[in-house]
Amino acid sequence: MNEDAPIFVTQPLLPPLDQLMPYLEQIWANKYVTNGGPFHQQLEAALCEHLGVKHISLFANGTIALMTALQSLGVKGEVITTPYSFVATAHAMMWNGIKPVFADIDPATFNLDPARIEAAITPATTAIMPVHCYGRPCDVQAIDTIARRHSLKVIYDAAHAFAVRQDGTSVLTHGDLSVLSFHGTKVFHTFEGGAIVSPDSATKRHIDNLKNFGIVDEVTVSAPGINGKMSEFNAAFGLLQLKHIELALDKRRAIDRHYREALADVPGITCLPHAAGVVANGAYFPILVGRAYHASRDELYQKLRDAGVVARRYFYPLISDFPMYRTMPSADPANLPAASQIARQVLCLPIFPDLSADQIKRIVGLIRQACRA
Ligand code: T4K
Repeated sequence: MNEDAPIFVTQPLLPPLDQLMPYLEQIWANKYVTNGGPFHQQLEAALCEHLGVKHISLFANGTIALMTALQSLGVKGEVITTPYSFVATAHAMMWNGIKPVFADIDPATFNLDPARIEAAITPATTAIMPVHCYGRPCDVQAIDTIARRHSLKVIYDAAHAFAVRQDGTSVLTHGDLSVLSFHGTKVFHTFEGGAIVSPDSATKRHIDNLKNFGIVDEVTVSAPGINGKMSEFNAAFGLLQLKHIELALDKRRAIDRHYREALADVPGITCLPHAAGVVANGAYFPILVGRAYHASRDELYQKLRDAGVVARRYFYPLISDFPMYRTMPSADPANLPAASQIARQVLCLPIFPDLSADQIKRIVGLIRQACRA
């Protein structure tokens, strides 16, 4: 490994190239490259089994999956969501003509605060789109209670939550639908890709139909669908990657433990504790840079960058700070004090299966050094 190469916040898991060749030969032999081919079907079945869910529809990426999830449930009007996420969460609403309404997060979990959800409900509210930020489960019970009380749909943006389990079950089984991203920066990826987890076969059929232009058969189009299909190449790569995923998850969890131990005594640096009963996936390693640390979050970010460590300030700026959202009443920072505060303090450190103990030592050393300086 090149010692001087930058260490990015993540690096895609890429199994040995020779292991991909048999899959490619199979695609060439089948001459079936997309539109629900054999690898697509195999990956859907394998993921259901692996994740412990009943129905999965694969997509070309997580954003189109989010857009389709909203379409499939006929969501309109206002949807309550978090400002503390990647822009795709709110963009998917805008592409459906839906108005995102931002509610504040719980500073302990970085996820939507259920009390703030309830306070944001208006007669125009039809759904809630919470995000399991960094793969840390939302308060699913409280959200479920609110949704039932007000007859709202719940679509979880579970882009970060691959393989996360809580009290023995997949976190993807909550709400009406859960949406995954299989982008190259994710724990499990298919270069680009995504999926919707649905609770029953009728919902899956409807979603599968929507992602294929709404085509039912050669002469029937039942809805203004979109092209959201995953290709055979991406599906084949996903199947190969699934063979390596358990080891990759173990390595991520070990890195998570390593960072926690190594950073425990650094003043002003807080690592988020894992909630009880949660099997985490090590998707991200966020730290909070507090007052007791002798440099600001941005100074630390820059010091690391200067030394070739490209940590990322996910999620700064907040979605609500971007120009297309900023003028909405719910985007007012006064409405979002916890999210605004966390966005000023957070830094996601590099975490990926091949991150070595030496690299972690170097990163932690730089963090200690910046504190002393
Ligand atoms: N909902 C949530 C909550 C999400 O976080 C996301 C995506 C979505 C929905 C939408 O899902 P997709 O439509 O993307 O499937 C990245 C990803 O592009 C994005 O997928 C992800 N969230 C977001 C949190 O992170 P950027 O702009 O930070 O990516 P980028 O290109 O700066 O990459 C980050 C680092 O990863 C780079 O510094 C280097 C490394 N990298 C990246 C790529 C693409 C590699 O080493 N190899 C690579 O191939 O958005």
